[in-house]
Amino acid sequence: MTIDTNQLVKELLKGNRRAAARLMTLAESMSPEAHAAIKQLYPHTGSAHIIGVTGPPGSGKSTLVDKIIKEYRDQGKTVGVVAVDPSSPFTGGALLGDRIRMSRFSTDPGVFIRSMGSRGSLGGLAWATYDIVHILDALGKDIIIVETVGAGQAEVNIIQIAETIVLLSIPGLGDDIQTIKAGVMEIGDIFAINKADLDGADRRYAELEMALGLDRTSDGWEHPIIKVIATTGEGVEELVKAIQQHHEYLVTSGKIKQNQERRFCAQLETIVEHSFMRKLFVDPEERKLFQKLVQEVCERKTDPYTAAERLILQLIQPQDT
Ligand SMILES: Nc1nc2c(ncn2[C@@H]2O[C@H](COP(=O)(O)OP(=O)(O)OP(=O)(O)O)[C@@H](O)[C@H]2O)c(=O)[nH]1
Ligand SMILES: [Mg+2]
Repeated sequence: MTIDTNQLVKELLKGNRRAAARLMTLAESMSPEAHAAIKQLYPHTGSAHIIGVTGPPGSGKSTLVDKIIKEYRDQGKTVGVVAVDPSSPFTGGALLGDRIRMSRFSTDPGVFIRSMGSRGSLGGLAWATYDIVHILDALGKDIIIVETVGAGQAEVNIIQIAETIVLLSIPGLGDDIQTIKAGVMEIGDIFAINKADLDGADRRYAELEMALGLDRTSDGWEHPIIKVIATTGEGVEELVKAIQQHHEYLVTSGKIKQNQERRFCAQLETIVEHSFMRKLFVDPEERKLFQKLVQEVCERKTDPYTAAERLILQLIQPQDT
């Protein structure tokens, strides 16, 4: 069956959810139709505020996202959500869990939620995430939230996607502070301490404050630390206010453009890199050449650089081997 991407994109731009879901499925399977569709819908993107919510497995990201959606809906804004790799050992295959945690919005036409399982195929997940964000953007969502597991643990690099990043931590995760010191600071625009109903939230607050140190406002943004209880919604109003203030800061400082350039540079690199890799590993002809060259390198008939040059040339200008 042939897929009429023109028609799907047309429907999407009219706000058709089924067309959106269909396009997302194509994007997840990295089909050429999905890429054709993205080419068409791309001029209609760029107006959403893209928010990343990231943190360790089981830290309450989905529960928090549910409350953030509610806050934006109360403001009359529409929301799209992509939950990437929701497979934590805590909640065990949380695809279902996500659905339950955010299920109250399943009949709200102003909300679109998509959960993606991890597939780990040569950067495919990162790639599909870009596409799904574009699809939600073209669908007309004002706010797009991308939920991913914490920095360094995920295949999807949230800085390549989100404009505002909320970094979640919870009380009593001792090893977590190491991650914080190791540069996670540069990732978070807003620090949320979830499960503030548990012991140790104040200590976590102090630790974060210390880790943030003097650099905290060096770029003109204060990097707020906000205690929340996702299960009850406490602190979420303040958190959403901070998210909106960060967006205003990005716009007024001109950083939004600067950051966009950095993000799209990284996205383009991913797409180019993985287009090559996919061709190399998926196309049987290229694969054959690859294996032949590996042999030749082993037998010292050629060297790795010459072999690499031949592969690159073959991918650009295929010829019979
Ligand atoms: N005590 C307490 N528990 C919470 C809070 N927020 C979330 N939880 C619980 O933490 C567990 C994990 O919540 P999720 O929202 O699924 O966490 P997650 O970070 O999305 O999990 P993964 O996507 O699987 O990594 C659930 O049992 C929640 O009910 C909170 O503020 N306080
Ligand atoms: Mg989750």
